[in-house]
Parts: sequence; structure tokens; C-alpha cells
Amino acid sequence: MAPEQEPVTPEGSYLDRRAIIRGMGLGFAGLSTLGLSGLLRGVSGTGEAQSYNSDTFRPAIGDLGKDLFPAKRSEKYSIAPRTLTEEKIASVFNNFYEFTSSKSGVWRMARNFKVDPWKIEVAGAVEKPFTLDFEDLLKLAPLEERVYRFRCVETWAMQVPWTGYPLAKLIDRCKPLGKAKYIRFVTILDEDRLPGQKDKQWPWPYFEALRLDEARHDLAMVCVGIFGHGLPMQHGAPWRIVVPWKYGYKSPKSIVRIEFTQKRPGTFWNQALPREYGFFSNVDPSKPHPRWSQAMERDIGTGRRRATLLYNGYGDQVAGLYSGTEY
Ligand SMILES: Nc1nc2c(c(=O)[nH]1)N[C@H]1C(S)=C(S)[C@@H](COP(=O)(O)O)O[C@H]1N2
Ligand SMILES: [Mo]
Repeated sequence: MAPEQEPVTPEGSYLDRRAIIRGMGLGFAGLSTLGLSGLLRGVSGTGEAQSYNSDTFRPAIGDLGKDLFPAKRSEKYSIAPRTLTEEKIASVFNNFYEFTSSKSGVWRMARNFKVDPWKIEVAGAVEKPFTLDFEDLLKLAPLEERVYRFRCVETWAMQVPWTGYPLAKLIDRCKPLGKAKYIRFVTILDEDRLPGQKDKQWPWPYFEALRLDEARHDLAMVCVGIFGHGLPMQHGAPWRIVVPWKYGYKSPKSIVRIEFTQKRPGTFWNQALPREYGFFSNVDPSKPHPRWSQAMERDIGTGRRRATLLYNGYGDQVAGLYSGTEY
């Protein structure tokens, strides 16, 4: 099958016909047949005039913490022999259902979203619940840049430089009690500003969770930037989680609440489509999704297909988390 003929199967229900059709028209097919220039001219299918320019990836936090970017790149995490995905590709191809299920439509809808002020509540099994300002979170630990592989369950993949620090630093700041076994993330709920949340087939707000030992793994990141600057809204401003050995939906965007729990929390995609999405969701080429194979993936930058790597290539570092456990 020629690359431009291969549809992207959406994470969401196959009943979501509009997204499937749009995904086919403006997903990989759009990138390869229209070319990027088509997207740059703002080919949206909706007649909108907004077009791609430097505003497209403007940090949604504005000048806040500007002196912290770009952060020094860590040499510890190589993606060789792969190469970086270009920003102009990654910033116009997003999953952010709060805006729209159309991957090519998120950036346009998200560009004027205000993320100031932004508070983060810390609750559950902690010494003392408290609230953090985004600025406190931004300055909680030194920022570094890490280039990671990133793999969506829908089979598209990219390699991008994320800016942030280990999630373990934030967990320490939260002072979870010894009985805490999981960390839960809840993302923003604002139906007036997030039109996708009017779609009641999904259990808003978006929520995700990790086992605490997974969350404390050095690879798991608090992410406040991408491509050397603060996050633009389409990537989950003002902050998100990045967990590179799991499918992309385990990396929640635009978080407003963190909770520590003893019992395993539910997750958005598991609640929406329990037969399709589980809790651990580690990248695994041998475990097909009920609607498609996971053996291969497609790089959104090169358009090329390649074999999916177990744990997205991070097995040496993370496989030990799952030996003899419930996974
Ligand atoms: N709040 C929120 N976070 C989210 C999602 C979402 O729809 N809402 N989509 C997830 C999915 S399915 C993927 S693949 C990644 C995509 O991240 P990117 O758009 O920055 O590449 O974000 C994840 N985080
Ligand atoms: Mo995804």
C-alpha cells in the first residue's frame, strides 16, 4: 500500500466517521499529497483563513520563564539512527480531543488559548494537600532537553526534543504518603473554551494515571517545552507529562490536578473504550490493538514505515518495572 493511501485509524470510536474522513484527508495523506505547503496555506476543509506561521508554535505561557529556554540538551537519551521530526510537522499534527479529533485541526483552534493563570492542585495520599502555580512548577527543578521517540497507539510516531525535568522531582515535592501506589492526572475542564468537550461521547475531563514506580522512572518527564521553547497550546501547554515507552495517550496534556492513590485509578481511554485500551499501555509490537496491528509504525516526518520497538526502544531501561508484575 502506498503511504498516501494508508488511512490513520483514530484512537476514538470507529463511529466517529467525521474524524476518520478528515484524518484520511489531512493526516498522512494530506502531508504527502498536498505537501506541507497545502497545510501552510491553511487548507482546513472549513474555509478558515488562518495559516501556519511562527505564531503556530508560540509558547502559550508567553514570556514567562523565557530565560530558561532553550535548556541544555541531555546526551543521555539518543534516538540514533532516527532523526528529529521537524517542528513544522509535529506542531500541526496533534491529538488533543478537548479541541477536536482532527489531528490537523488542533493547532488552529488552540492558538489563542490563554494558560495564565494556571494552578495545579495536589491531593489524595499526600502529607498535606496544596496548590501550586505553574511558575512554581516551571522552576521546581533545572530544565533540560531530552530527545525521545514518541509513539501513538494509532501507529504514527515522531522524535522530538522535549524540555522539562524528571517527574520524580515533582513527586518528591508533593510528599506522597508511603501507602500511595499510583499517581493520577486530571486535565483542564472548560467546555466554553474547549469545544471538543461538548462531545459527550467522551468522559471529560481527560484523566490518566501511572503506577508510582513507573512515574518515578527517570525517563518519565514533567514537560514544559518543546523545540527549545515553551509548549505551544497544541502540545499541551502550560505543562504535560511525557512517558516515552508507553503509547501517547499515557502522556496527558494541560494538567490541573495531581492525586496520589492506593487503588489503581481509571483512565480516560480505558473508560471510553475498555476493550481497546488498558492501563499499562506499554508500546508492544506483538500485542495488536483490536482494530489494527501494532507491528509497524509510520514516522510523520519521513512518511516511512518501520518496525515498532518493544517499549518503544526503552526496554533496557524500563523492562525491569514489569518483571513478574500485574502487567
Ligand atoms: N489532555 C489530553 N492529553 C492528551 C491527549 C488528549 O486528547 N487530551 N491525547 C493524547 C494522545 S492520544 C497523544 S498521541 C498525545 C499527542 O501529543 P502531541 O499532540 O503533543 O504530539 O497526547 C496525549 N495527551
Ligand atoms: Mo495517541
